[in-house]
Amino acid sequence: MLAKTSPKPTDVPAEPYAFELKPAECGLLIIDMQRDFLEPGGFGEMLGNDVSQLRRTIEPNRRLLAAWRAAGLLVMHTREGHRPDLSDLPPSKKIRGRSATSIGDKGPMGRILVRGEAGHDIIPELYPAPGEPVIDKPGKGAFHATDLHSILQHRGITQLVVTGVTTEVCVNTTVREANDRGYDCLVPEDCVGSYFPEFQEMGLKMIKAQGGIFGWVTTSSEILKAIG
Ligand code: C5J
Repeated sequence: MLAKTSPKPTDVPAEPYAFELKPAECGLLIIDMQRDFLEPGGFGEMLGNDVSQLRRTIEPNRRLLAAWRAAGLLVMHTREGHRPDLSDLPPSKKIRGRSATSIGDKGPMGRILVRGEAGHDIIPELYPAPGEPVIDKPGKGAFHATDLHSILQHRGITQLVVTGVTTEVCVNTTVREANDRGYDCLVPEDCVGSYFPEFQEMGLKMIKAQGGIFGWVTTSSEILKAIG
């Protein structure tokens, strides 16, 4: 539920220049903070990834989420995954990587990236509250084959604070999709994570390069000051 009086528009220090945050028009979009990507023993770790690189984003996201909720602003969550019958899984995605275990197969927390399975769900620390839209997306971008754009338009949203994982894949793809649809995106760097430190750095640089070609980069503490 939205607050009757949202915080006032404020300039948030950011790169490449200050972001004019209009809280009443700004949604917090938390990308794919799912158990299989973040939890020890999940699919991400099974593939040999260092989940601590993603887990460091949990606490800053938790603080930002709490503040966003307290201000009565729009929160949305995404989950990457597929229908249990895999009818929305492109064959190319199923076989990419030539891994012995792939999407739809049994993994450590149920069938991998399948809706309804334990590993597909959002981590308890950031669990959606009742009324917060959860966007189930079959692709990397949150706009592809989802109703996200309609939800944002119906609520008069023109800006997004985008957080979550992974920086260079689903966060970057979503920011680029949002940018092409006319949304201004602000990315707090401590709230996004990659298994690969070099991709974290370059993923953020790509967003803010060339005068903010895809958006702005800041920190969660700057956003907290703006909406606090
Ligand atoms: C996300 C992925 N969420 N890396 N997925 O980034 O496959």
